Amino acid sequence: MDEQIVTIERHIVEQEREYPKATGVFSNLLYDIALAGKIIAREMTRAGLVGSLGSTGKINVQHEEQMKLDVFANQTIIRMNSFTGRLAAMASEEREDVIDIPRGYGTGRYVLVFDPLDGSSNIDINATVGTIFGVYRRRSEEGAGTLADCLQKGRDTAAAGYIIYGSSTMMVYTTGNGVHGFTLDPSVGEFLLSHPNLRIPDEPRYSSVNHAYEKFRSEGIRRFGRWLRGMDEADPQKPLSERYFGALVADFHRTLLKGGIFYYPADSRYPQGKLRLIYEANPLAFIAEKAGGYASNGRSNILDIAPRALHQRTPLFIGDRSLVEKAEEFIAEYD
Ligand code: AHM
Ligand code: MG
Repeated sequence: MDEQIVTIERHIVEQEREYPKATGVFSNLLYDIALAGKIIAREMTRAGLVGSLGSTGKINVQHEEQMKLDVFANQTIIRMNSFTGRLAAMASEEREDVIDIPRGYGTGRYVLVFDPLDGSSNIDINATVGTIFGVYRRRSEEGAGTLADCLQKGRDTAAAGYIIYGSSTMMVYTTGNGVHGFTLDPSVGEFLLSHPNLRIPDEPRYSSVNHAYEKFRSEGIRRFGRWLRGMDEADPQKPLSERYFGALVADFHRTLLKGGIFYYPADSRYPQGKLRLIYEANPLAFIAEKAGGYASNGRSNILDIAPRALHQRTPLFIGDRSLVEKAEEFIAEYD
């Protein structure tokens, strides 16, 4: 047997060795995120037994129903990262403003942005949800991190990843040097390398969109959808099979592993798009690009957008490069 068992800790350390000036802070930050993911996964598997399913009865900053596990995941990530001295600030999809590091605890060089539990409408039906995160180097010099530290372009990401709580729990991350996937072995409590160097397959397999909102969409988007389904008479294609979880992280994970495209375009209900640029689109766009794919808002690269607000929304087309570019062509021609 010459196959190695590689834990996420070892993998992160080995990645960091590529940078001679690295101090180890960044590695420790990634372990902390992995550990938060394990705690959330543990809670999720017991949720039906310990009364953590269902809604809190409150509405969050996105004007969406807040689930008990949304709150748990958010608190876990904040508690794990507030006192380590590694971060200057955090920003969460579940919190209105920048999350400061508590007074008296040191601040560090990095900023963490996250969607603690993406796709939370899936929780109560025992379907897949996930945590999405991005790490940036702070821009401000010292002291408390600022809003500007959190409003960086996706292009400047230092690390991005997600933890997906599905039939098994997986963590996928990149520091720009390949995209790597780890599966949690619950018996030993470790994430073990299972998917090294992920690349989006050249042959696209699935398309993923919510067709219910077709009537709210523009001409270009509708024509693109028809093209994907092989219904464009001028340019008939073999239709792509469709899959839609309604949890971005799960729809993206499938797109990464199997090839194809996920899109959530702007429409008359969400003129700016529904998904959040900072917590959702940017980390996944960074991963997609490092896996040979591409993400666009329909007109330009997601990673080049300069964010103006923490909870800014964006249309998102992500996955196979040629399919995303095809969407851009339809939009440029008809919208
Ligand atoms: P959230 O659960 O963090 O609020 O994320 C929003 C979710 C995405 O995961 C998913 O892609 C999208 O909303 C699904 O929206 P819809 O139900 O309109 O298809
Ligand atoms: Mg989300």
